[in-house]
Amino acid sequence: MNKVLAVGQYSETDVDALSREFDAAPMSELSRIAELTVADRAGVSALAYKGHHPLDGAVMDLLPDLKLIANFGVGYDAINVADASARGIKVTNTPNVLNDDVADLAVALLIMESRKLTASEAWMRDGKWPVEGAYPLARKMSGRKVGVLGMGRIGREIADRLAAFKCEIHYQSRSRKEAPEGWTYHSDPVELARAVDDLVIAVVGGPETEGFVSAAVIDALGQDGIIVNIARGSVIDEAAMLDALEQGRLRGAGLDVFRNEPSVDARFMALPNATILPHVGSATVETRAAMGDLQRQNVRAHLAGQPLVTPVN
Ligand code: 8YV
Repeated sequence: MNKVLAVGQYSETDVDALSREFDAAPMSELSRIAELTVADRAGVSALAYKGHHPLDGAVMDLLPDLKLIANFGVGYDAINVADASARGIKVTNTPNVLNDDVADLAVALLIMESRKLTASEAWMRDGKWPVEGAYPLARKMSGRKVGVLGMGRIGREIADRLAAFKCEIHYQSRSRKEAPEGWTYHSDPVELARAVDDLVIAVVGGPETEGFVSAAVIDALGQDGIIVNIARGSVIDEAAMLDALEQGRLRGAGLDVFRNEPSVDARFMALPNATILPHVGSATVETRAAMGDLQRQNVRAHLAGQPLVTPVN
Protein backbone atom coordinates (compact mmCIF):
# COMPACT_ATOMS: atom_id res chain seq x y z
CA MET A 1 0.00 0.00 0.00
CA ASN A 2 1.19 3.48 -0.86
CA LYS A 3 -1.15 5.85 0.90
CA VAL A 4 -0.57 9.61 1.06
CA LEU A 5 -1.47 11.69 4.10
CA ALA A 6 -1.70 15.48 3.87
CA VAL A 7 -1.46 17.68 6.96
CA GLY A 8 -1.81 21.47 7.08
CA GLN A 9 -3.87 24.49 6.10
CA TYR A 10 -3.95 24.13 2.33
CA SER A 11 -5.53 26.40 -0.29
CA GLU A 12 -8.63 25.18 -2.09
CA THR A 13 -6.54 24.47 -5.19
CA ASP A 14 -4.12 22.34 -3.18
CA VAL A 15 -6.95 20.51 -1.38
CA ASP A 16 -8.50 19.67 -4.76
CA ALA A 17 -5.19 18.54 -6.24
CA LEU A 18 -4.20 16.44 -3.20
CA SER A 19 -7.62 14.80 -3.08
CA ARG A 20 -7.87 14.18 -6.82
CA GLU A 21 -4.37 12.85 -7.41
CA PHE A 22 -3.54 11.16 -4.10
CA ASP A 23 -6.93 10.68 -2.43
CA ALA A 24 -5.46 12.71 0.43
CA ALA A 25 -8.00 15.08 1.97
CA PRO A 26 -5.78 17.20 4.24
CA MET A 27 -6.15 17.05 8.01
CA SER A 28 -5.57 20.32 9.82
CA GLU A 29 -2.87 19.39 12.33
CA LEU A 30 -0.17 16.83 13.03
CA SER A 31 -1.84 15.94 16.33
CA ARG A 32 -4.74 14.43 14.37
CA ILE A 33 -2.52 11.62 13.09
CA ALA A 34 -2.62 9.99 16.54
CA GLU A 35 -6.42 9.83 16.28
CA LEU A 36 -6.29 7.63 13.17
CA THR A 37 -6.73 3.88 13.62
CA VAL A 38 -3.68 1.61 13.32
CA ALA A 39 -5.18 0.30 10.07
CA ASP A 40 -5.52 3.82 8.67
CA ARG A 41 -1.95 4.68 9.62
CA ALA A 42 -0.57 1.47 8.11
CA GLY A 43 0.52 1.82 4.50
CA VAL A 44 0.98 5.59 4.60
CA SER A 45 4.23 6.00 2.69
CA ALA A 46 4.14 9.77 2.05
CA LEU A 47 3.25 12.71 4.27
CA ALA A 48 2.63 16.06 2.55
CA TYR A 49 3.25 18.58 5.33
CA LYS A 50 2.43 22.28 5.46
CA GLY A 51 3.03 23.84 8.83
CA HIS A 52 5.52 24.99 11.41
CA HIS A 53 4.75 22.66 14.31
CA PRO A 54 7.63 20.32 15.15
CA LEU A 55 7.52 17.06 13.22
CA ASP A 56 9.89 14.69 14.98
CA GLY A 57 10.53 10.99 15.46
CA ALA A 58 7.52 10.56 17.76
CA VAL A 59 5.18 11.63 14.95
CA MET A 60 7.09 9.61 12.35
CA ASP A 61 6.74 6.49 14.52
CA LEU A 62 2.95 6.75 14.26
CA LEU A 63 3.35 5.98 10.54
CA PRO A 64 5.36 2.74 10.38
CA ASP A 65 5.51 2.64 6.56
CA LEU A 66 6.49 6.30 6.07
CA LYS A 67 9.19 6.83 3.41
CA LEU A 68 8.71 10.49 2.43
CA ILE A 69 7.93 13.79 4.12
CA ALA A 70 7.24 16.37 1.40
CA ASN A 71 7.40 19.82 3.00
CA PHE A 72 5.43 22.77 1.65
CA GLY A 73 8.06 25.49 2.09
CA VAL A 74 11.76 25.97 1.53
CA GLY A 75 12.50 26.10 5.26
CA TYR A 76 12.23 22.67 6.87
CA ASP A 77 13.40 23.59 10.36
CA ALA A 78 10.14 22.20 11.81
CA ILE A 79 11.10 18.74 10.56
CA ASN A 80 13.69 16.77 12.50
CA VAL A 81 15.71 15.60 9.50
CA ALA A 82 18.07 13.52 11.66
CA ASP A 83 15.07 11.60 13.04
CA ALA A 84 13.80 11.13 9.47
CA SER A 85 17.16 9.92 8.13
CA ALA A 86 17.53 7.50 11.05
CA ARG A 87 14.22 5.94 10.01
CA GLY A 88 15.05 5.82 6.29
CA ILE A 89 12.56 8.60 5.56
CA LYS A 90 13.38 11.08 2.80
CA VAL A 91 12.54 14.77 3.20
CA THR A 92 11.87 17.21 0.36
CA ASN A 93 11.21 20.97 0.36
CA THR A 94 10.15 23.64 -2.17
CA PRO A 95 13.22 25.77 -2.96
CA ASN A 96 13.63 28.46 -5.63
CA VAL A 97 9.98 28.98 -6.60
CA LEU A 98 9.56 31.49 -3.75
CA ASN A 99 12.86 33.39 -4.07
CA ASP A 100 11.40 36.38 -5.92
CA ASP A 101 8.50 36.94 -3.54
CA VAL A 102 10.60 36.64 -0.41
CA ALA A 103 13.34 38.90 -1.81
CA ASP A 104 10.74 41.46 -2.93
CA LEU A 105 9.33 41.45 0.59
CA ALA A 106 12.74 41.93 2.22
CA VAL A 107 13.38 45.04 0.14
CA ALA A 108 9.83 46.27 0.75
CA LEU A 109 10.31 45.93 4.52
CA LEU A 110 13.54 47.93 4.38
CA ILE A 111 11.87 50.70 2.37
CA MET A 112 8.70 50.63 4.48
CA GLU A 113 10.62 51.05 7.72
CA SER A 114 13.18 53.59 6.40
CA ARG A 115 10.51 55.77 4.78
CA LYS A 116 7.93 55.17 7.56
CA LEU A 117 5.36 54.21 4.91
CA THR A 118 2.88 52.51 7.24
CA ALA A 119 2.87 55.47 9.63
CA SER A 120 2.68 58.10 6.90
CA GLU A 121 -0.22 56.27 5.26
CA ALA A 122 -1.99 56.18 8.63
CA TRP A 123 -1.33 59.95 8.92
CA MET A 124 -3.26 60.45 5.69
CA ARG A 125 -6.09 58.01 6.48
CA ASP A 126 -6.50 59.59 9.93
CA GLY A 127 -7.09 62.97 8.28
CA LYS A 128 -3.98 64.57 9.78
CA TRP A 129 -2.53 65.94 6.53
CA PRO A 130 -4.88 68.94 6.14
CA VAL A 131 -4.95 69.58 9.89
CA GLU A 132 -1.41 68.98 11.12
CA GLY A 133 0.45 69.38 7.84
CA ALA A 134 3.14 67.26 6.23
CA TYR A 135 4.22 63.97 7.79
CA PRO A 136 7.63 64.29 9.55
CA LEU A 137 10.71 63.54 7.44
CA ALA A 138 11.74 59.88 7.17
CA ARG A 139 15.16 58.49 6.19
CA LYS A 140 16.70 57.53 2.85
CA MET A 141 17.07 53.85 1.93
CA SER A 142 18.89 53.86 -1.44
CA GLY A 143 22.66 53.92 -1.21
CA ARG A 144 22.93 52.53 2.33
CA LYS A 145 25.48 49.91 3.29
CA VAL A 146 23.48 46.73 3.76
CA GLY A 147 24.66 43.47 5.26
CA VAL A 148 22.99 40.30 4.05
CA LEU A 149 23.28 37.52 6.60
CA GLY A 150 23.17 34.25 4.67
CA MET A 151 24.03 34.31 0.97
CA GLY A 152 21.97 31.36 -0.21
CA ARG A 153 19.50 31.55 -3.08
CA ILE A 154 17.18 34.00 -1.33
CA GLY A 155 20.04 36.08 0.11
CA ARG A 156 21.49 36.44 -3.37
CA GLU A 157 18.15 37.63 -4.80
CA ILE A 158 17.90 40.19 -2.00
CA ALA A 159 21.47 41.42 -2.56
CA ASP A 160 20.90 41.73 -6.33
CA ARG A 161 17.81 43.86 -5.68
CA LEU A 162 19.59 46.04 -3.11
CA ALA A 163 22.50 46.54 -5.52
CA ALA A 164 19.97 48.00 -7.97
CA PHE A 165 19.03 50.43 -5.18
CA LYS A 166 22.71 51.56 -5.19
CA CYS A 167 23.35 49.93 -1.82
CA GLU A 168 26.87 48.83 -0.88
CA ILE A 169 26.59 45.06 -0.36
CA HIS A 170 28.29 43.20 2.47
CA TYR A 171 27.46 39.61 3.37
CA GLN A 172 28.20 36.83 5.79
CA SER A 173 27.84 33.15 5.07
CA ARG A 174 29.61 29.92 5.92
CA SER A 175 31.89 30.37 2.92
CA ARG A 176 32.84 33.18 0.55
CA LYS A 177 30.58 33.11 -2.53
CA GLU A 178 31.18 33.96 -6.14
CA ALA A 179 29.82 37.48 -6.04
CA PRO A 180 29.99 40.67 -8.11
CA GLU A 181 33.05 42.87 -7.65
CA GLY A 182 32.68 45.26 -4.76
CA TRP A 183 30.62 42.98 -2.53
CA THR A 184 32.43 42.45 0.77
CA TYR A 185 32.55 39.09 2.56
CA HIS A 186 32.69 38.89 6.35
CA SER A 187 33.21 35.62 8.19
CA ASP A 188 31.64 36.82 11.43
CA PRO A 189 28.15 38.32 12.00
CA VAL A 190 29.39 40.91 14.54
CA GLU A 191 32.03 42.07 12.07
CA LEU A 192 29.35 42.25 9.35
CA ALA A 193 27.01 44.29 11.57
CA ARG A 194 29.83 46.69 12.49
CA ALA A 195 30.62 47.31 8.79
CA VAL A 196 27.08 48.14 7.63
CA ASP A 197 24.14 50.48 8.19
CA ASP A 198 21.31 47.92 7.95
CA LEU A 199 21.10 44.14 8.26
CA VAL A 200 18.89 41.73 6.30
CA ILE A 201 18.58 38.20 7.65
CA ALA A 202 18.30 35.40 5.10
CA VAL A 203 19.87 32.38 6.83
CA VAL A 204 18.12 29.05 7.37
CA GLY A 205 16.34 28.49 10.68
CA GLY A 206 16.88 25.60 13.08
CA PRO A 207 19.34 24.84 15.87
CA GLU A 208 22.45 25.84 13.89
CA THR A 209 21.33 29.49 13.61
CA GLU A 210 19.39 29.79 16.91
CA GLY A 211 20.08 33.26 18.37
CA PHE A 212 22.69 33.95 15.67
CA VAL A 213 21.70 37.64 15.67
CA SER A 214 22.70 38.12 19.29
CA ALA A 215 22.72 41.18 21.54
CA ALA A 216 26.34 41.69 20.41
CA VAL A 217 25.31 41.75 16.73
CA ILE A 218 22.49 44.20 17.50
CA ASP A 219 24.91 46.46 19.43
CA ALA A 220 27.43 46.30 16.58
CA LEU A 221 24.76 47.42 14.09
CA GLY A 222 24.09 50.45 16.26
CA GLN A 223 21.38 53.00 16.81
CA ASP A 224 21.07 54.13 13.19
CA GLY A 225 20.48 50.58 11.94
CA ILE A 226 17.45 48.67 10.71
CA ILE A 227 17.13 44.90 10.96
CA VAL A 228 15.01 43.08 8.37
CA ASN A 229 14.10 39.43 8.95
CA ILE A 230 12.38 37.27 6.34
CA ALA A 231 14.01 34.01 7.54
CA ARG A 232 12.91 32.62 10.92
CA GLY A 233 12.21 34.30 14.24
CA SER A 234 14.56 31.85 15.96
CA VAL A 235 17.58 33.46 14.26
CA ILE A 236 17.31 36.63 16.39
CA ASP A 237 17.65 37.05 20.15
CA GLU A 238 14.14 38.54 20.08
CA ALA A 239 14.18 39.87 23.66
CA ALA A 240 17.47 41.68 22.99
CA MET A 241 16.05 43.17 19.78
CA LEU A 242 12.86 44.31 21.53
CA ASP A 243 14.95 45.96 24.28
CA ALA A 244 17.11 47.74 21.68
CA LEU A 245 14.06 48.95 19.70
CA GLU A 246 12.29 50.19 22.83
CA GLN A 247 15.40 51.95 24.13
CA GLY A 248 16.35 53.56 20.81
CA ARG A 249 19.54 51.53 20.47
CA LEU A 250 18.25 50.31 17.10
CA ARG A 251 16.43 52.64 14.70
CA GLY A 252 13.95 50.15 13.35
CA ALA A 253 13.00 46.65 12.27
CA GLY A 254 11.11 45.16 9.33
CA LEU A 255 9.91 41.72 10.33
CA ASP A 256 7.95 39.00 8.56
CA VAL A 257 8.89 36.24 11.01
CA PHE A 258 8.81 35.87 14.78
CA ARG A 259 9.36 33.43 17.58
CA ASN A 260 6.17 31.70 18.66
CA GLU A 261 4.10 32.45 15.52
CA PRO A 262 1.24 33.27 15.31
CA SER A 263 1.12 34.31 19.01
CA VAL A 264 3.78 36.97 18.63
CA ASP A 265 5.20 38.86 21.65
CA ALA A 266 2.75 41.71 22.42
CA ARG A 267 5.67 44.17 22.80
CA PHE A 268 5.91 44.27 18.98
CA MET A 269 2.38 45.68 18.66
CA ALA A 270 3.27 48.83 20.61
CA LEU A 271 6.51 49.61 18.74
CA PRO A 272 6.38 52.66 16.46
CA ASN A 273 9.75 51.70 14.95
CA ALA A 274 8.88 48.21 13.66
CA THR A 275 7.08 47.25 10.46
CA ILE A 276 5.52 43.88 11.22
CA LEU A 277 3.90 41.41 8.83
CA PRO A 278 2.21 38.05 9.55
CA HIS A 279 4.69 35.73 7.72
CA VAL A 280 3.58 36.59 4.18
CA GLY A 281 6.95 36.20 2.41
CA SER A 282 5.74 33.58 -0.06
CA ALA A 283 2.05 34.41 0.22
CA THR A 284 1.04 35.18 -3.35
CA VAL A 285 -1.37 33.17 -5.47
CA GLU A 286 1.37 32.49 -8.04
CA THR A 287 4.08 31.37 -5.63
CA ARG A 288 1.86 29.30 -3.37
CA ALA A 289 0.56 27.50 -6.49
CA ALA A 290 4.14 26.78 -7.55
CA MET A 291 5.05 25.56 -4.06
CA GLY A 292 2.05 23.22 -3.97
CA ASP A 293 2.92 21.96 -7.41
CA LEU A 294 6.53 21.21 -6.40
CA GLN A 295 5.38 19.46 -3.24
CA ARG A 296 3.11 17.20 -5.32
CA GLN A 297 5.86 16.58 -7.88
CA ASN A 298 7.94 15.13 -5.07
CA VAL A 299 5.08 12.92 -3.83
CA ARG A 300 4.43 11.80 -7.41
CA ALA A 301 8.12 10.95 -7.97
CA HIS A 302 8.19 8.96 -4.72
CA LEU A 303 5.06 6.98 -5.63
CA ALA A 304 6.50 6.23 -9.09
CA GLY A 305 9.82 5.10 -7.59
CA GLN A 306 11.65 7.91 -9.40
CA PRO A 307 14.33 10.26 -8.07
CA LEU A 308 12.89 13.00 -5.85
CA VAL A 309 12.84 16.46 -7.43
CA THR A 310 14.12 18.53 -4.49
CA PRO A 311 15.54 16.20 -1.83
CA VAL A 312 16.90 17.51 1.47
CA ASN A 313 18.55 14.40 2.95
C1 8YV B 1 5.90 28.76 4.62
C2 8YV B 1 8.14 29.56 4.62
O1 8YV B 1 6.26 27.57 4.09
O2 8YV B 1 8.93 28.44 2.70
C3 8YV B 1 9.12 28.73 3.87
O3 8YV B 1 10.13 28.36 4.47
O4 8YV B 1 8.42 30.04 5.66
C4 8YV B 1 6.80 29.83 4.08
O5 8YV B 1 6.78 29.93 2.71
C5 8YV B 1 4.48 29.05 4.39
O6 8YV B 1 4.04 29.73 5.51
C6 8YV B 1 3.64 27.83 4.17
O7 8YV B 1 3.54 27.09 5.34
